[in-house]
Amino acid sequence: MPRKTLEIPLSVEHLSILDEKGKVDKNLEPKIPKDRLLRLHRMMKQGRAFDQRMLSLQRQGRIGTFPPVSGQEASQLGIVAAMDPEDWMVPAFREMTAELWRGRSMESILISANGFNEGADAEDGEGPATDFPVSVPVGSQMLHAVGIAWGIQYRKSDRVVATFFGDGATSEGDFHEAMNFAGVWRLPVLFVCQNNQWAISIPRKDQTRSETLAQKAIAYGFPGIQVDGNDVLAVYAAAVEAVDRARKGEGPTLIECVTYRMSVHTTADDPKRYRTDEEVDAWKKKDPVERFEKYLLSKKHLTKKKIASLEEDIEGEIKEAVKRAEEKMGTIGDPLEMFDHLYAELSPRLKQQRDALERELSELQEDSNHG
Ligand SMILES: Cc1ncc(C[n+]2csc(CCOP(=O)(O)OP(=O)(O)O)c2C)c(N)n1
Ligand SMILES: [Mg+2]
Repeated sequence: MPRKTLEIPLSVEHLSILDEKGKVDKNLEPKIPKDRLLRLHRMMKQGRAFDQRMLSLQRQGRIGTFPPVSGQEASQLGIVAAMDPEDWMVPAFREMTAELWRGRSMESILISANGFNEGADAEDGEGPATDFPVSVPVGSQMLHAVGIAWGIQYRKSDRVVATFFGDGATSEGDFHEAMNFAGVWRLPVLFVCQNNQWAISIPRKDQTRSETLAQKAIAYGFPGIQVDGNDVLAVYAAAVEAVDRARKGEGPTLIECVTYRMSVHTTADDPKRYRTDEEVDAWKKKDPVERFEKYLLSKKHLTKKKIASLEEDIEGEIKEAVKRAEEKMGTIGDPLEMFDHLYAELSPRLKQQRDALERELSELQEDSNHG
C-alpha cells in the first residue's frame, strides 16, 4: 500500500473582538443589549472587588484558603452570560465570579469559605439548583458534567452543561475520558478551559506539547476554538455558538480561553517563587475589566462618574455581606458534623474520636454556662 495523506480537519480558529486598548472589531461585535452589557460590567467589577476583599479577609484569618479569580473575569462571565439559569454549571474551584452571575450570594460564598455546609445550601436562594459545588480534585468535575449531559439527552431535554477547568486539568485522564464520551454521544456540553498559563508552579508549556489546548477537541471529533479569554465579547460570542450547537443536538465544543491568573494560585501560594514581575506586568496590560470599561466608555454606556458611584455601591454591598455572613456564622455549625457524611458506620477509632470531641464540646459548653 502506498503512503498517502489523510485529509483531516486540523485547523483551530482563534477569536478576538476587543483588543487590549478596548477597541472593537465592528465586523465581529456581538449584538448585546445595553442593560446586559452593563450587568456584565457590574459583575466584573463586583467580582474583582470581592476577590480583593476575600484575599484580605484570608490574611486577617477571617476565612480559610481561597483561590482568587482576578484576571479571569471575562473567561467566566462570557460563558455564563450565554447560558440560561436552568442550564447546568459544573465548576472547578476558581469560578466564584461565574457563581455570582448565576445568583449565588457573596454571603453564601463567605460562609462556605469558612468551612460551613450552610454556605453551599442551594435551597435557600443561594444560586440555582442546577449549579454544582466546587470540585477540588483536578479534572474530576468534567466527568460529572458529561454524566449530567447524558441524562439531559436521555430525557430529551434541551438543557446544556458548561464545565470549567484549567490548563493543568487537560493532563488528567478524566479530561480525555470526558471529552471522548461526550464526543461519541454528541452530548450537550461546553468544555471551558481557562488556560491561565499556570497550574500552580507548572507553566503551560510544560503541560503539553500541543500548540493549543483547543486542538485537543479534534481528536475527539468535535470543534475546539481558542478565544482571547480577557475579551468578554469574544468569550461570549464563542459561548453563544457552542450553546446553540449543544441545544440543537449537535454535540460538544471545547472553548480554550487564553487568560492569566493575576494573583496567587491560592492563599497558600507564593507565585514570586516561580514567575517574574515582568510577566505579571505584561498581562496586567491585557486586564479584562479595564478593557471592557474602555469599550463601554467609548460607546457612551458609562461615564467616569457612573463608574465611581458603582464602585462605591459595590464596596457597600461587600461590607454588608461580610457583616451578615459573620453574624450568621456565630449562630451555625456543629463541629461533630465532620463525622457525619463520609461513612455510613463509623470505624471504632473514628467513633472514639467523635466521642472524645463530643465530651470536650459539652465541657466547653458547661464552662461557658458557669462563667
Ligand atoms: C487530582 C489532583 N491532583 C493535584 C491536585 C493539587 N492541585 C490543586 S490545583 C492544581 C493545579 C490546577 O491547575 P489548572 O488546572 O491549570 O487550574 P488553575 O489552578 O490554574 O485554575 C493542583 C495540581 C488536586 N487538587 N487534585
Ligand atoms: Mg491553570
